[in-house]
Amino acid sequence: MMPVIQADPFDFPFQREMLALIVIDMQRDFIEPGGFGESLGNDVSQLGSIVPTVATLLSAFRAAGLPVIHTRECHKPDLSDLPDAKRDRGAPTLRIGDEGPMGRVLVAGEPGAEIVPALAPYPGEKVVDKPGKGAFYATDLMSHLQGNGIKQLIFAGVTTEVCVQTSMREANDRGFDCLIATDATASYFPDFKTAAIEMIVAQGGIVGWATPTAEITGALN
Ligand code: C5J
Repeated sequence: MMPVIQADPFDFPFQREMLALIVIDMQRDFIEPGGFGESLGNDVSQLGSIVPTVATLLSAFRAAGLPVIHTRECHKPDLSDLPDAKRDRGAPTLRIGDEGPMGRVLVAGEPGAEIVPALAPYPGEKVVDKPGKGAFYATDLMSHLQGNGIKQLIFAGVTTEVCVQTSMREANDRGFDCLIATDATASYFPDFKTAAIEMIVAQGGIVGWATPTAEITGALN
């Protein structure tokens, strides 16, 4: 019988050889005090508090020999992949590409665009640099997943209602089973996190499944 992870709205059956963990945008600029996120007035402690839980998930996948994928929201140094509509929206004091507290904001290769040290990718793990909120738009993620026979994705990372939910919706539309680890994701706005998870599991799992990390790691052992 196929193993299952207990989840909302019902059990998540999985096949180990088709399963991967995808950690969305756990980057210094979103998470660390003194970064871009904090400069926008956000309370980054909400995001920082999930780092140990994401580390637990990463350890479980690595110990089980299952694939891990990391994403980073960032742009090329010449900003050729940054639409004007994204750069010019609103009136922030700092825009993408500007010199910020941790180098140029959301530019590949800058310190702020790196994943926080506690969750740093291991050699050989796939890292997807994405110019959009979704991990599939303008990236090679789909071909990587297809090439490795991956059909089921466990999601963690930030922020729940922006890059995590967008990526999960993209994956769902492409035929992947998607499960979000509820305590390994966070938002600057706790109500938005709650609402995003409710939207994912509503209507019989219209976008996917949701469950705490312990249910996932317990099922992998
Ligand atoms: C992510 C954002 N990673 N909130 N980006 O969610 O702008």
